[in-house]
Amino acid sequence: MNFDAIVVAGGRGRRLGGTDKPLLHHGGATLLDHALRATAAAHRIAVVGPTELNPVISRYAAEADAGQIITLTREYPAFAGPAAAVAAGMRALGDGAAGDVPQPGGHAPLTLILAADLISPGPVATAIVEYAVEHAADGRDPAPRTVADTAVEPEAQTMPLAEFGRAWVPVDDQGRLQPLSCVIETPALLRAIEAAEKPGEGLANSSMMRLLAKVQIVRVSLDGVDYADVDTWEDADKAGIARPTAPGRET
Ligand SMILES: Nc1nc2c(ncn2[C@@H]2O[C@H](COP(=O)(O)OP(=O)(O)OP(=O)(O)O)[C@@H](O)[C@H]2O)c(=O)[nH]1
Ligand SMILES: [Mg+2]
Repeated sequence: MNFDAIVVAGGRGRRLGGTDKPLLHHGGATLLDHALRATAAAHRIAVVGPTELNPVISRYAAEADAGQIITLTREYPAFAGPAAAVAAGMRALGDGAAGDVPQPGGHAPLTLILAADLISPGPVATAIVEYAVEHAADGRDPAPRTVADTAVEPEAQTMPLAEFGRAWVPVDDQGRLQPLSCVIETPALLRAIEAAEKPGEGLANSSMMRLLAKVQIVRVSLDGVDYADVDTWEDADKAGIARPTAPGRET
């Protein structure tokens, strides 16, 4: 499918005592493996995180489709937050093109943004990409309607038209937006980054919602999707994830 993916995977993992969450093991693979498999249909993938993720990425790349390009990059300064990480991922995907005219050569028309600490990223990534691909051609998002024969149903409410284009953002059953598993029109993301970056500091410590401030957020309810992530050891225990023997490093 014609989309790129940015996997944000370089948080501090403070609540887990500094553990590299993407390297935690679940169901026979790391959380990063699961996130990468969830983006398997992407044209290109930028993982934004530390070099410790390299072995997992190399392993994935060895088995990926020959045409898929995957790169590892990092925001500057490190740990500048998910919005800065997304900007770094876009730069890597566009070969330094952030701030250029929208959709410079190389970018796919849609970009999936995905966290690397989700326990089950496959279903959410597949469903939100399908939904976005189906609606991307519509011009502005249509009046809410039920999508027959899919597990996906648009939320009744979308925000008013915004300047930059659309992002399809899942909403969990408590009504919380999940911007770290969303799909956005690539030109809209490029413009949003350009507009939100501050001179000298870029997007450091900025939130995803600030980055998306001028983007039309289309709220999407996805049936049968679990947004559970691993933020605490309690979350990890619940999911059957063991503590690594050497924190922060793959075991
Ligand atoms: N590259 C990068 N990724 C980030 C950053 N902050 C968060 N992420 C990623 O975004 C996703 C969701 O972040 P959180 O659940 O808050 O993870 P975290 O920041 O590592 O965890 P805490 O330090 O406990 O808040 C995870 O996949 C993180 O790896 C960052 O500063 N840089
Ligand atoms: Mg989290």
